[in-house]
Amino acid sequence: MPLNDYDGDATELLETYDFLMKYIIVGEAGAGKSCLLHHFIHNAFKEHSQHTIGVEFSSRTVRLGEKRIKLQLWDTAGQERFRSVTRSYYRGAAGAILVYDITNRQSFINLSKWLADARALASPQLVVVLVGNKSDREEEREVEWAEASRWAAENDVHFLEASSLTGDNVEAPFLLAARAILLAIESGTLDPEKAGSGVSYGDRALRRVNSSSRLSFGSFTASRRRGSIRLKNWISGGKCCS
Ligand SMILES: Nc1nc2c(ncn2[C@@H]2O[C@H](COP(=O)(O)OP(=O)(O)O)[C@@H](O)[C@H]2O)c(=O)[nH]1
Ligand SMILES: [Mg+2]
Repeated sequence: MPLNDYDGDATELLETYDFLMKYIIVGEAGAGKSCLLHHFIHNAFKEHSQHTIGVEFSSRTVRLGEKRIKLQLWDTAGQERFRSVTRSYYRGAAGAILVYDITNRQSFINLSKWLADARALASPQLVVVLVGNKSDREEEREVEWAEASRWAAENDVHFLEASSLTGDNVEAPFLLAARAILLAIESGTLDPEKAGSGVSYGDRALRRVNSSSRLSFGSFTASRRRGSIRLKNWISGGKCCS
């Protein structure tokens, strides 16, 4: 990853982190999963995105409050023929970014199938963030925000709309999931030391555990550019934040 893509956030260059979290990116082929991830990692739209073959891996370290979190990101192919391969990567994921295309109703209708697979195979405490991608194509919209928001509430997942083209809200789903996972750790419902939790302690957290018995974290801030992330809404605890 190009190091100079980040405006001065030197902490992202360090390999020390408090937590390592595994995420999967799932949803229908063409919904924009690879573009969303690319924008999150490289801060740019991915031109000429090709169908993902099987699974592709990338990572980025983010900061939430005082915590540094390394995200391991597994981008999966949405095509049926790769389903058995991609499903094997779901195991032990702590977070799932579930993507549909707001201009493609079928990608929304098929969400139940993607969610069921993820819940069946990933960590039992899986945190899911639903992303309605391509929000820049408002005039071609086939799925209303309110309908998706309702679906999200019924299925107990977080929800927002984003555009991998403009960059609007591309960081939000990743940070939102990390925040929810951190809250689960803090409340004791998720144990990073348990196999299959999808989270593990980094060196930094272990040092802190040794010196104090409690891991605590404050509200988080986005360290990078633009007002696209509406963090205040999350801090106040709302599930939907778009
Ligand atoms: N207008 C617009 N097009 C997008 C957006 N995200 C992805 N695309 C386009 O949608 C197509 C599929 O994107 P891709 O990331 O490969 O989808 P995936 O199969 O879910 O990984 C590509 O032609 C992208 O250029 C977006 O936010 N806005
Ligand atoms: Mg792809």
